[in-house]
Amino acid sequence: EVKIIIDGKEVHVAKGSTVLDAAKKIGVDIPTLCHLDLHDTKMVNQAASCRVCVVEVEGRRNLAPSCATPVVEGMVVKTNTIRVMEARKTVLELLVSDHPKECLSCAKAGDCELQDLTELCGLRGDSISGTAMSTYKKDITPSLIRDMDKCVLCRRCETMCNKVQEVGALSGINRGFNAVVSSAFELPMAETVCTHCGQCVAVCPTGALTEMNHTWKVVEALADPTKTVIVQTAPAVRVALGEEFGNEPGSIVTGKMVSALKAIGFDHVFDTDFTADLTILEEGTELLERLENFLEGKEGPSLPILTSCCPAWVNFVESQFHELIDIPSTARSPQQMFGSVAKTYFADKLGIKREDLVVVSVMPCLAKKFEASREEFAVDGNPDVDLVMSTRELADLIKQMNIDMEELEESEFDNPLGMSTGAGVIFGTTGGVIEAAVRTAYEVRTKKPLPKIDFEELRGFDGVRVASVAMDDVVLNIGIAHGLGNAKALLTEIRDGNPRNIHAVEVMACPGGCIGGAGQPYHHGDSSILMKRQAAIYQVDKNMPIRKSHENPAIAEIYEKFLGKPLSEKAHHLLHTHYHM
Ligand code: HC1
Ligand code: SF4
Repeated sequence: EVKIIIDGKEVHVAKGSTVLDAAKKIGVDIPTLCHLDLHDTKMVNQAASCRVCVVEVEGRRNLAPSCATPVVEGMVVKTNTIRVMEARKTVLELLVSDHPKECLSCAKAGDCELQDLTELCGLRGDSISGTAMSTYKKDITPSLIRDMDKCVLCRRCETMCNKVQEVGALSGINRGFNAVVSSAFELPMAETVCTHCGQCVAVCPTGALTEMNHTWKVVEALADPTKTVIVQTAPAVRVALGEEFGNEPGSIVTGKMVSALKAIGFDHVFDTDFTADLTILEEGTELLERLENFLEGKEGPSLPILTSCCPAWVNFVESQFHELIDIPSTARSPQQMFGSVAKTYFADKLGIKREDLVVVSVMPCLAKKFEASREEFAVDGNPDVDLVMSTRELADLIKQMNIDMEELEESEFDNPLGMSTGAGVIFGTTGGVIEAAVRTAYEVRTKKPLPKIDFEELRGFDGVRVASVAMDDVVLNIGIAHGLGNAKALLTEIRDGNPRNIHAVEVMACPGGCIGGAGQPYHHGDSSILMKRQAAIYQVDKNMPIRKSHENPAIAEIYEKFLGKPLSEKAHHLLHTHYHM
């Protein structure tokens, strides 16, 4: 351990820590724009590029960036001298001189770290009215908007895309005023290997990277008297939405969220958890069929099988693992199964045409916007899912409509597409999809009740986890990865000989799974927020009266009345897909 003094306070930290780490430990808040350290992931951005975090170190002539200065025994640091405050202000003035003054209409207003800093440091009037502006063309994809005029070159997005996700879609190019983070050859993102995971958006401190917003289109649909507008909410939204209203991370706001959606004016409020259960019936049956093929050496698809509900993961496999394109389950994601069922089964029930039914999703994810826009998920140009709002967009709409979350009574999802189980909700965290699948596969295969519903061995936060689950005579080896970089490592291992003999793999593109999706309230680098959301997901599961997908009575009913049985021809047509290369 090393002892140092910061602003007169003594602090002991491990050797190798930085001054910034030490300050954090005693609650001294040194501002920074580029630094980010999301523990338990590879998300450590040490670019030391913004120079906002400078401090004075006794005995040194120059100010030191605290994020890149290691502690030394006996060091005396000051974070609040006039020299430090002036330097910080000058750095900010320089940044702002080459930044659009669009704060009134910027998508990031209120959540912008640059705005917060200019406010903190008291930049006013003339000090922010620069004229030299570099300009770039806006780049828009179905999921993201890149407005590089607002880039401050913090490099967080680059670290996220290249080191954590290992996609490699973004890197710094050019110099001086023309320096910018962009794709290779400055191609539009839609033409690159970008997976639309949105993790670059999740860490961007300014409005340079934001989501494609669908909120106003939702408002217009709601105002159209010829349309019936229904909404589905993803598992992970209920454990994060509350944060936007001042609740502790990990607060469970399911009932209030449903009431808010009813107050907004949706005709029916349904749950993606219902189709998560449906996914388990389809994917679980596929798993058991492929297991039989594997064990008996039969023709046809065999093991390993990969989960296919995460759209950024699907994009990743399609663009970077061509040789494994036959391995993912063919099951569509719960979001898309919902859209498909809503525009057939439910539209028929209501006696309306699919064009007159608008299906809205609320998702923690930005890649879901891209997924909904895929051609194969539309019939004659009419998409199964019309509009996708992020958790943040829903929070903004609730506020805009003056709905008081605090005051709202709790209410229940509507039926039939709102009934779900604990297995459906754990989809929202890393490890949950495969646990839900195992709960069903075990009981279907062994015809015995599970001795224990909770598979602790599949849970946790390590980037790659491998565990075995016995189903009577067979032992299923399961691999779990979250974060695309971790997924890439696991998939490469499987491609190159599968030494650990893994039979089934769950991948979620975002750190933590959907709880850490890029549409969730910003975590600002605090990984404890993700842990609390994860604990809340397991709590919701525990509180559910039914915790296995195959025991969901509404699922039994939809098979009986509409789909026949899992993997039937109709199920194949409506609930499965094929992959592109
Ligand atoms: Fe997810 Fe899924 S769990 S992908 O993370 O399979 O987004 O929450 O809705 O579709 O159910 C996201 C979450 C979500 C799907 C389900
Ligand atoms: Fe990279 Fe994901 Fe951002 Fe695309 S969306 S640039 S893959 S971090």
